[in-house]
Formats: sequence, C-alpha cells, structure tokens
Amino acid sequence: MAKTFIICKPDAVERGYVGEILGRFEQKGLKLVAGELRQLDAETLAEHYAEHVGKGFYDSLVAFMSRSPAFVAVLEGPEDTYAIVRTMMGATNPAEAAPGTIRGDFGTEMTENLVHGSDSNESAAREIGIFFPELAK
Ligand code: IDP
Ligand code: MG
Repeated sequence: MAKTFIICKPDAVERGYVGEILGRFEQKGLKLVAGELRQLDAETLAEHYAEHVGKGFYDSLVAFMSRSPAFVAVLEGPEDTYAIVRTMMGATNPAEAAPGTIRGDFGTEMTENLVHGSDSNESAAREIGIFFPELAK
C-alpha cells in the first residue's frame, strides 16, 4: 500500500468540485485516509512548493492558493498510488489536459487547475509530513 497527498485547490472548493474530485478517486478504488478544509498560508505554501519559489509564476500561485480555503487530503491505494492520481489529474495546463481527467474536464487555465497531487513517492512522504505530520512515518 502507498499513500499520496492531494489538494483540492481554492478554485475547486469555490466552484463546488470537491465532492466530484474526491468521488473520482474513491470510485477508482483509492481510500480517503485524511482530509480537511484548510486555509493555507504563505509559509506553508513556500515549504510545499519549495521547488517553485522564485519562479515567475510563484507569487500568483501563492496568491491563488491562499485566497480561500483548500481541501487537503491523503489517499491510500496500491504501490505508486501517486501515479494513479497524477494520471487522473491530467496535464498541468488544463488547456492541454485530456478529456476524462480532472483538469481536462473542469479547467481552462494554468494556475487555477483545480487539484494538486504529489509527483513521486518521495514527494508524497514529504508533503504528508508538512500537512498531516501525524500520518508521516
Ligand atoms: P503540477 O501541479 O502539475 O505538479 P507544477 O509544475 O509542480 O505542476 O506547478 C505547480 C503549480 O503551479 C501548477 O499546478 C499550477 O497551479 C502552477 N503553475 C505551474 N506552472 C505555471 C505557469 O507557467 N504559469 C502559471 N502557473 C503555473
Ligand atoms: Mg508539481
């Protein structure tokens, strides 16, 4: 079994897509093992998005991610569950994301792309440690 970390981003919460997004993962066979609506702050986002600090889009990313609550969650499934989640999310740019994916079905723009998912097992462990330290082993 493997855990991965997801965020239903503020646009998803604002637009009422949290149930749809979580439902897709549940229907796929992944188990919700933690989840909470949380207002994210700049400090937490700098840790979470450490690889992006200083990039051209970083300030607008933080403004977006902190403008209203996000739903942070941990999903559990088979080995490499992070990869299942990433496939179901679709490409980072919703304009290029395939129909049938979350971003492909519900988004149009790059920053407001509805969902975050860890990009490796190492990232999943790191991100779960930030948001749900009680689950990190
Ligand atoms: P990912 O979420 O698909 O892993 P990353 O490259 O890790 O994509 O970027 C993190 C987030 O930053 C994206 O999901 C998106 O919200 C935002 N982002 C990434 N690249 C750009 C960009 O070029 N312009 C605006 N926002 C971006
Ligand atoms: Mg990423």
